[in-house]
Amino acid sequence: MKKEFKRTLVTTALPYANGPVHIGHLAGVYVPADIYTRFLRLNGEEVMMIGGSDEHGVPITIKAKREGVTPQDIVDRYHTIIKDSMAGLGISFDVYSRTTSDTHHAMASEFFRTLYDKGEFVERSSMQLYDEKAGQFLADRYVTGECPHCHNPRAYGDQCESCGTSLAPTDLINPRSALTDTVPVMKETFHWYLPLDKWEDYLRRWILDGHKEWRSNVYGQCKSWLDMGLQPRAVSRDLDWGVPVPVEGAEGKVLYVWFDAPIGYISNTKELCPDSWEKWWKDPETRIINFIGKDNIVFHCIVFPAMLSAYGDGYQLPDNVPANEFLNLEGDKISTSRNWAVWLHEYLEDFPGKQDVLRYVLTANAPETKDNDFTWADFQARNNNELVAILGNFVNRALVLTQKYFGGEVPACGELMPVDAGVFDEIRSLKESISSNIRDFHFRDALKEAMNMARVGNRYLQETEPWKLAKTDMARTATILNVALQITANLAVAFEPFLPFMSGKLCGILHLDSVDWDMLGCDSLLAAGVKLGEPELLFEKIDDAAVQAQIDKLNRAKEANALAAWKPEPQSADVDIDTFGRCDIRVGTVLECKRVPKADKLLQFLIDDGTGSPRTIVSGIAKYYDPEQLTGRQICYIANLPPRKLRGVESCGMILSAVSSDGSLVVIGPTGPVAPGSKVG
Ligand code: B3M
Ligand code: ZN
Repeated sequence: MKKEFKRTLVTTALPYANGPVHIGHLAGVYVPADIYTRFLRLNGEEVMMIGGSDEHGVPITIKAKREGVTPQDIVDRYHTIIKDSMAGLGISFDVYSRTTSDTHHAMASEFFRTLYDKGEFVERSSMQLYDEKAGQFLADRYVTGECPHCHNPRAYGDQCESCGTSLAPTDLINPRSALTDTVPVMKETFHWYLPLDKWEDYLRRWILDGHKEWRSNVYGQCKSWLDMGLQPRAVSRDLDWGVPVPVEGAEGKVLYVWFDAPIGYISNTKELCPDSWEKWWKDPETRIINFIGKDNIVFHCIVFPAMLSAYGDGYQLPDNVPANEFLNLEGDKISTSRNWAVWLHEYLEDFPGKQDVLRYVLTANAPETKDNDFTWADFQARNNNELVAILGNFVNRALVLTQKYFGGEVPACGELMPVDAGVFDEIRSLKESISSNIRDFHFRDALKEAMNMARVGNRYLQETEPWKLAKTDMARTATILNVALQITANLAVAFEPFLPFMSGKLCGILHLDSVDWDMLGCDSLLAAGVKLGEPELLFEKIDDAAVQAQIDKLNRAKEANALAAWKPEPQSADVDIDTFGRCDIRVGTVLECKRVPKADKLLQFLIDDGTGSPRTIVSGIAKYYDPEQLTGRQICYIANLPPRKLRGVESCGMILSAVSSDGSLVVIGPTGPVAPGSKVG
């Protein structure tokens, strides 16, 4: 039996304020949550969308140390960027607060204290890694080392990003301190643990028996955690950034970031409605939905529910946790540290007025059931072939034809023919499927159906051809354009959850003061005689240059990374001077340079070596140079290597080049002119 609810609380994962948000966050969490919330609002349901920045945790303190600023400086900077850019994309939070707020600190602290007083924690001593140079325990990401599972050499103390395994700092092979790059020692400390094992049966029944309708990725992950058996989890850390543990003798300890962050949902609700927040959390008639990415499943489905259950006092557990998989970028994992991302605040600057394009592409390509890839080519194609060619085209035709034949006034509607009425039947059936898809968290399919509504409009105009009828039958033309405008108004409603900017613009043109979901399917949303606003294009083509500029930006990030990660090869074993002296290195002038046919790696050089009979050298650098770039240049070559044949050409010597950080080759030559044949040594 489906439970009936009175209201819905939508929570969205709190992004770490150690960097801006990128398209991966948006596709995974904020865009779907926003569609869902807007849809419920349009339906007149009581709903709230909660967001905020997660401002504690080790990555923030590491970033602060690196930059020589305080953690508060870091979170102030990124909280502002995140909050502003989300607003810029139309993510309609009812509250977007932060976990450094007083309300949050007080609530997280009280939460811990209550569990402590109820005896819900166990206190345990353990040996932890300690950095003697920094005088500090090394929690989570303060330690890096080799992953014991996949042997990635750069795994973190809480997780290996290569294989996804969650780790403890002491699991790492050859651990090093991220603070001082020294080898840490083991030192005893103590922490409070939440005994998840105690909640295992309860969680098993709640999820595995009670929520079979959850997405299979979420259900499956929960099942595998539960089947492995739950262990107590430490909920405090030896750190000086976070919510202090409110217990005597806990100096220098703060709440583990994953203990306080989910409480942020509650404290942000309280900040928004100080008097009525409890009904959103403790009334069984509130449906709580957690929008998150797949790496947060265990915290939302296992740890936080155990915390809430341990607290009691009527706290409700989420009704659904529609976690998304990951969005990759141009075939590579999105990474904040490697700057491999499309940052929202930069997108908004680079593509002003195109918020809906990004919302559209991220929804059409949302990683709902598997990881997906964002590419700029797909972004351009979806804009040009779908938004411009289908949706924009229909609306534009309806408005321009009205302008042309009726001076921009909604024409009077005569009797509807079956072809006209059929359009509204189709819209009503699409409305049902958009609704059920959104309610089931299938946002991609919902968007597809909304686009089908625009297709219905295009087909209608194609079939009825009002531009032809206008020559003979103005009354029928009026009816057709009235219907076309009613479809346009329906599109303004149907797309509001997905493309709110377009919808708003359209409402402006149509003078629709407000929209609600009930209007959808109606054939008389616009009254005859109303003078419409000037037709304007809802979407415009994105050209190749704009897309290339984004790809260039990514490539620059890749180069910068390669450079940052680059280390020179270790020095070779010593050679004596005589050995070196036997190698005859000379300078020559390139007289001719050309490609070797059927060998895409090779260039063939004719070199003036000062002897009067130029020598031929073949070199494998065709990938890095066009022949004209080297003609006339002076280069260095080894003169006394025995000749050898490459693709039928005899090569007498070897051109010297340096291997660049990205693996490309750069030819070496003198810095000033020298006579051809001069010795190098
Ligand atoms: N800040 C992790 C993340 O951004 C974390 C989410 C907290 S939700 C309570 O992936
Ligand atoms: Zn690993």
